[in-house]
Amino acid sequence: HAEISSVNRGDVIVIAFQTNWRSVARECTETYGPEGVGYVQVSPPQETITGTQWWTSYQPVSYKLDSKLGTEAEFTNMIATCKAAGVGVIADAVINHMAGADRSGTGVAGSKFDGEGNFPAVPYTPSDFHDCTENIINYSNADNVQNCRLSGLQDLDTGNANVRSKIVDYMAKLLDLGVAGFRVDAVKHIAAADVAALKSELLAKTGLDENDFLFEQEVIGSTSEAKEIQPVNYLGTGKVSEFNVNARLKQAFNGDINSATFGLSGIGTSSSWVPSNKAAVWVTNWDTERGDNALTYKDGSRYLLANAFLLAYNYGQPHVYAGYYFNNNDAGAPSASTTQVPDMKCPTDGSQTSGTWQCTQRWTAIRGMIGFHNAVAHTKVTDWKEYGDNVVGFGRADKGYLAINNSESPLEATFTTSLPAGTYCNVYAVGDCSKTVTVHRDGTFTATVGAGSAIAIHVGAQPATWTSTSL
Ligand code: LM2
Ligand code: CA
Repeated sequence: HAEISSVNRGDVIVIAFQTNWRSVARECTETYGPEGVGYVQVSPPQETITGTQWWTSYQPVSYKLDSKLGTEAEFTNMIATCKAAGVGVIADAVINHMAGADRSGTGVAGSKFDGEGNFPAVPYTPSDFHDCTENIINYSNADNVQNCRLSGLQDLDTGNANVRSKIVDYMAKLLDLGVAGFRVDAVKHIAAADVAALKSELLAKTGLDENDFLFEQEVIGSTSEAKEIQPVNYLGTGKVSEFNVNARLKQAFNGDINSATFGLSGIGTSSSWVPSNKAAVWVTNWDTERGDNALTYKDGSRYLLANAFLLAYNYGQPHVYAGYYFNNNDAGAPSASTTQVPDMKCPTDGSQTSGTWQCTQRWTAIRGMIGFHNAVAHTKVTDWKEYGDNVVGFGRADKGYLAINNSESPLEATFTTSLPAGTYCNVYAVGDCSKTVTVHRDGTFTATVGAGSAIAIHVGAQPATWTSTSL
């Protein structure tokens, strides 16, 4: 497994929601690799129920790597192609549950299953599931949240050694195929002790060290809920999602980004949030995109600015979400059938019509900000200053500087940076260095930041050394 950690990559994760393995492989070569993405987090690879909706992915039928997104051969090929491009693949592991109790029949790969706990292709039998057959209703009761059914999904008894060995076999197989890590689904619904047991059994089985792969646990914290299901309980087993970030970004960009209470400067400063080195963060993911607590593509410039902020700031491991445009929350990927998602087609005309892929990783500002993020690694936030209503600028020591204008009018200002004197490309605005700003010997530059726009400059993008990466 030496090859897992030998690739020298940045830490940005692109979430390739519902993207098939062939298309992810293509993006690794054409986009993620050249622009410096570290990892691509893919949708669950195991066999699921059939159906056009995206959420079929979260109803496992077996651990066969044969899904709407591709076959095991395509999955393996994707890992190799991505690895060659310097990009690690993170698999979404659905281990809390199997298919809903309201489902039965045959999965995408032909495996039989029912709503009574029979999954012969694993195999699981009714005794492998928790006794509680109620749906989860009481989030102040950890027993209810962890041992009953999330949305009617048959809840695996992860306290049972047989169940854990099936899950560990599945995850070990993924590591053996070369995945760089996991995003683990619905972790607040699994007792922290069970997650710890699973993880140590996985390490024992594979002989890997815990730093050899990523282990990102989805735990949606809420102070009104039971203490056992809060993010803090899972910090010992890996990284943990911090959903306060997407919520705060929405408050900030929908209001005043300089607000003392709801603005950007408070992000990650509270001791009740997941510590930066353990936090998995995003502007949105597929769940928040369908809820009320995140900015999405539907928010236009604020969405782009929030992504730029997150990539420029110094809190948590940033994820860039790439899904598709939709009107109906249940709608599956563009042209998905009940058993297959066709290859992703990225619009080249900026089209945002429902049923079109959203290739966020190809947007100029996102590409530029991924380069920014990598160029400023290991530096602190410096030179934080408000330059006007809804306008803020901050630097990353002598490596980069971002000025954000979230107001409705352009603003000309003289920004103070800690950058060396020189001419820099505005990587937020253009991909070809056709727009530049000049930093003087005192570290200042004077420029106009457009309404709903930004200026992002860093030491890795200057006209003298600029080489553009074409798509
Ligand atoms: C997650 N994280 O903890 C995923 O990020 C989230 O997308 C999943 O929900 C959830 N946990 C379970 O893995 C999605 C979706 C649900 C959907 C489930 C299962 O948001 O709406 O539930 O996946 O596919 C659907 C139906 C629901 C039905 C259930 C069982 O919407 O009405 O409940 O299937 O058949 C009877
Ligand atoms: Ca559970």
